[in-house]
Amino acid sequence: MRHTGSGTAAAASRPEKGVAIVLAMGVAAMAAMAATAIMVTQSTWMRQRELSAGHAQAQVLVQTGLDWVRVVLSEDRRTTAVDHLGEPWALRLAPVPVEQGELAGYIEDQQGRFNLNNLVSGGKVSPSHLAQFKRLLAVLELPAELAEALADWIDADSEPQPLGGAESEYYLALDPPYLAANRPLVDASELALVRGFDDVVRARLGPFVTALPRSTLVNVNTAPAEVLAATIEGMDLDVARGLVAQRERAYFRSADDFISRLTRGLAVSPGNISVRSDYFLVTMRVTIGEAQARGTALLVRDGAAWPTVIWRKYL
Ligand SMILES: [Ca+2]
Ligand SMILES: [Ca+2]
Repeated sequence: MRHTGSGTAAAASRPEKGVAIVLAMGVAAMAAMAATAIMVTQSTWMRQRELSAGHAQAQVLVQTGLDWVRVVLSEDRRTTAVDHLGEPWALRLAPVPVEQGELAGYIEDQQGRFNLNNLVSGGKVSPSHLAQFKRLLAVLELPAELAEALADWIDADSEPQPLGGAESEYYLALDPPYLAANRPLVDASELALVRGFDDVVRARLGPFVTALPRSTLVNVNTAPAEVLAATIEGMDLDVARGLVAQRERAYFRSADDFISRLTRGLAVSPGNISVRSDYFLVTMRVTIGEAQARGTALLVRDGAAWPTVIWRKYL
């Protein structure tokens, strides 16, 4: 009787289980696509860890360092409304000695970078951000078609952009074939899957871009000249460099302060820029004896809340 009963229950649950497996596979496939690079580096790290007993201890220290960074960022938000490169969080401190080794790390504001996910809003390409990204590509002497391909990778539809886009039809013809994500990037490393973003392009673009989980403003106090020139139509790189030199003497106190210091003829919408940041990338390195652990994490601080970790990876 019991055998029959459990058999019926198993049969009844089978279709549900099937759906669950398909869903899990879908999620797994997406994760694999989004984070191929992450998984490779993680598995490399796992192998290294097995070889080295000191690694577990190093990893604990990376976590401790991360908690310390959260204190720094939380305290900064509590005490100041403007974020600039003269603040304690932005300083690169000398490595801190720990038992049998050292801990080193630094914090980078991600809103000083062009947020690639700004290219698409509500599933549709944002023409103004597409233009900004094309200006960044031009400053870096990279082809404009990259912007079209990336916009298609993120936008919800499967219609290629008119000026050299690439949707699933293109990726399905590759070996191995895959689909365009048609959703925001999880991490900038996902660019490796997008048409045209080869190693050389990604190395050139890397320091100037990020992928954040929501649309963000550019912090004009932390953005490099290249990103300022991309954000503000008509601004050439030399003018942007002049603004960077200016802010080193006196940081911008507000978006209006920044706008008032622009040369005549340059227009920027206050809806594009900011002087504060919510997203930070933390890079930590711990050395204990022969063992070394490196980790990066993306943190967000929303309002007065304790900064939360969006993702972390060990390198
Ligand atoms: Ca698309
Ligand atoms: Ca499209």
